[in-house]
Amino acid sequence: MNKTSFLPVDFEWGFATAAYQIEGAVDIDGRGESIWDTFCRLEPTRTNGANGDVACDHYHLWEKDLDLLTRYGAKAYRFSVSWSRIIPFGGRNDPLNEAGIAFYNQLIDSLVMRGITPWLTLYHWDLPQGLQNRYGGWLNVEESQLDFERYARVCFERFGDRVKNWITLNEPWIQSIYGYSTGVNAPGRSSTNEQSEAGDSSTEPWIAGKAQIMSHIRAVIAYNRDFRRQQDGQIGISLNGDYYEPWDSSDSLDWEAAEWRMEFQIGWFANPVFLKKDYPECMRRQLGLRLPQFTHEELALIEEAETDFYGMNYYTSQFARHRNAKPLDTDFRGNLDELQCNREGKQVGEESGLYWLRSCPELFRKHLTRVYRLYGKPIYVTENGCPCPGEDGMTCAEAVNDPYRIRYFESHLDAICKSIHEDEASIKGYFAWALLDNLEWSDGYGPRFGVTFTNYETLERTPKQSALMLRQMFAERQGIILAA
Ligand code: PNW
Repeated sequence: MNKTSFLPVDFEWGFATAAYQIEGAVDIDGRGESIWDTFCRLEPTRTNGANGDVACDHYHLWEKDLDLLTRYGAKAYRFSVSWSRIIPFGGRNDPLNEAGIAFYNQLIDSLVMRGITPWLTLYHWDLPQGLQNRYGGWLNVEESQLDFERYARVCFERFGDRVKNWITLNEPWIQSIYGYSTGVNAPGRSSTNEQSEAGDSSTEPWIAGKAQIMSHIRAVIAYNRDFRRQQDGQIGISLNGDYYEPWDSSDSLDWEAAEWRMEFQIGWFANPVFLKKDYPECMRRQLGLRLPQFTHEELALIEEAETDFYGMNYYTSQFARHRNAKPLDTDFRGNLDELQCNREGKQVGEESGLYWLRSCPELFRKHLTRVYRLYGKPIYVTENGCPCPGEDGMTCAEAVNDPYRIRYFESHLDAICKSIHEDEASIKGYFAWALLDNLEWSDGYGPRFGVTFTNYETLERTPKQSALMLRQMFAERQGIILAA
């Protein structure tokens, strides 16, 4: 083990999941509906006929899943709370559901008893349907941020004595673009996708984005003003983002396109949240006033909100090629094309089991270092993982043999180490996506991201080989000797 492969002993690591993807039990114990229940039900072709009604039935089998975490030696577990289990209609004046709160209390208690640190995501895309019906959900910036703040406060009050690591929102980019531009995720609004509900994709994604930014800001301020002193935790946000290289490295416009692409994906949220300033200039230039402004009052809140860490969800990288044509007003990328091959025909990385995901560990290192240098906050990698080539459709006996996933993890951990030791980035934790195979949103149950095989008929869980490897990889890097 060479010197640059080491990780500090307090490096946090574990596995991640999200409520709608694993819990099932959608109408049990008073849970209200979410926009994902509606999305799956109204038009089943949008999710390959799949829905989260049963999923992994984690709501009933949660103890088995925590047994897996114990067996895998995880130090930490990232999960999300279903908002509509806690507040069935979602709003700040709506009643709480004690049964839902009790479910998460027992989960958290059991994690703590096992010595596993809980990392709680407040919002992983499952907005209460009640808020969608009442005022259009994320399209109502004023209402949604106040309801989110109230929901966050309930979680701080009820769970914050034991939960010290908070993630406000998961991937607001995906929620905004997939929910309001391409329409492939709930609430499925789009002006270009005929299978979707008609929406105005020239404005709605940017409004939904602002609503989520302000929701994050309000939750952070609430925590800092009223809970931090007593609870002494940390709070961050998880942003998705690929790393982009120029398609033609001799063309300065392609260099600019790569930079713009990352600004449109990450800077959109990171500028206000971490730099406390307006959206990136390239977004303002392309979108003009379709990109909502921040008022003076909002800017004051943005100025006050101190976010502790950058949660990074990273899977893959791409090439960016500039366009000469003017952007369409539904263009959310920044007037460019994204490609998996560069001008010389070089692939960005090795193919995985999913069309959009290629393994690009060297570019992961560049991404980590870029994000750290730009935003200056400690990074926790809150998601990273892949399905293996051909894994969709494999039997359990075949799928548990997953050398591709092991290599993916190992090479991405190498990238983290290099970014820490050679580029001096501050990276403090890593969560593999996912603890178990689960509902991959609009792709249904096909793609398998888990380190545990889920049999969706019997709900039996079987560890894949990669499940136990992470513990060894971290032990080696952290200089820990494991008992035989
Ligand atoms: C993330 N893309 O979403 C989510 O946070 C998880 O819930 C999800 O299961 C995981 O990544 C794997 O997909 C993404 O198309 C969905 O580039 C799609 C993309 C990226 C991330």
